[in-house]
Amino acid sequence: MSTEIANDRLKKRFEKWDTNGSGVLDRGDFEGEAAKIAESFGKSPDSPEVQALNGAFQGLFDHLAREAGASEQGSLSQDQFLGVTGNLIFSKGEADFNRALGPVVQALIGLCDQNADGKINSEEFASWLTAVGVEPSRAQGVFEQVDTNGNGELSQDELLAAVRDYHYGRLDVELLG
Ligand SMILES: [Ca+2]
Ligand SMILES: [Ca+2]
Ligand SMILES: [Ca+2]
Repeated sequence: MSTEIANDRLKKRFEKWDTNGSGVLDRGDFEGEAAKIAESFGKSPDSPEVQALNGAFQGLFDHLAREAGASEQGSLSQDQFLGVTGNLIFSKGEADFNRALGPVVQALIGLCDQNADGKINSEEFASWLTAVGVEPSRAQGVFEQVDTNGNGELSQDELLAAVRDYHYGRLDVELLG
């Protein structure tokens, strides 16, 4: 995949996460994103799953701000965001990526995991995709792509790999909403 497409996907990510449309990313945008996801999953803002998601997004903001050299109360410009996330996805290894994004993916699993077994089955995944705006008819095909070991369940590692694959252009579905 060309750098241009990779950058394009990161720019779209920046625009989605800039929930108040101010042109910079700050802590409040990540609160807004957690609230938006909660709403699309039909969860109340004070439910423990939503609190966990908000906490995970705050941790992600801290990570990005630190890497960009911004203060905790500061903000990231689009250029800073592209630099930091590009580095995280394309230069650092998978372990660093998983450390940064793991808590958010774990919290999303918590929102979808109706039978509370820590994994996402095809039914649970269908509601995940609906919440992030993917056509229901694509759910089964996407599930099979993400379920790389073919055991009929999606683990946190498989879901993290899918988020990473999206930015590498190996998957066309953005699981983070
Ligand atoms: Ca903003
Ligand atoms: Ca489950
Ligand atoms: Ca699996």
